[in-house]
Amino acid sequence: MHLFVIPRSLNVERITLALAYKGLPVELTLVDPRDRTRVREVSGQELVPVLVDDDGTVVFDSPVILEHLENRCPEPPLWPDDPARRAELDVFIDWFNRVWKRPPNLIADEMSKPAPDEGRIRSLGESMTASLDRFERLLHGRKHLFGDEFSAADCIAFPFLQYALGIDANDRHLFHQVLARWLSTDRHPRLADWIRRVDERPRAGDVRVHELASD
Ligand SMILES: N[C@@H](CCC(=O)N[C@@H](CS)C(=O)NCC(=O)O)C(=O)O
Repeated sequence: MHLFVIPRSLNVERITLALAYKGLPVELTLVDPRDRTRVREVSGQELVPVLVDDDGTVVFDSPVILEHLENRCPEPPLWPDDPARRAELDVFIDWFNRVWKRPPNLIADEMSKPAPDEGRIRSLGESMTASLDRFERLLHGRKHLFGDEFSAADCIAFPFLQYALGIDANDRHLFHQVLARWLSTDRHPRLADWIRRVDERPRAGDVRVHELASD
């Protein structure tokens, strides 16, 4: 298998966590974020991660790649067996990508304008901070977001939520700074433990988004 990545990509980290969990060997190609020619040639679009499987199948979009890995190598599982629980996990993934990720993206867009609307940034940021209560409750009485076992939910959310615990001093990426600014574990001890627990997991190719600053 072959994975196209760029440095510090959170969507890439979703996949390197899953590949390491399943013990699948992968070759990483580090792409220059300013030159997407190779990614476009391989996949017909510009975003990473892009996975090229051994039979030549090309898959992009991180949730779709996770599903592909699950079909290709069902053990250890990233989704539960029970169809209703599987559907619940799919709903979580959809919510995280379409709803939860929207405010930080909107804030980064707003901050990139010549005259950012500070009131809008604050209100979006406060909605991010408030969302942490929900993750704290998801972790009540269990080690991971969808149960005691590591699952696709943890792969999807961890790369983003890890910024609640800190940001590497060298990480100047605007989107990551937005996450670090509005997320925190001050009132969320279970979330803090979960971030530390998942962060101990290996990543394929040993690619980590950053080393977390100590808190
Ligand atoms: N829905 C896609 C989004 C992929 C995506 O946004 N990738 C980012 C890196 S995390 C990217 O390639 N952005 C273009 C850029 O940074 O120029 C997924 O989940 O894989």
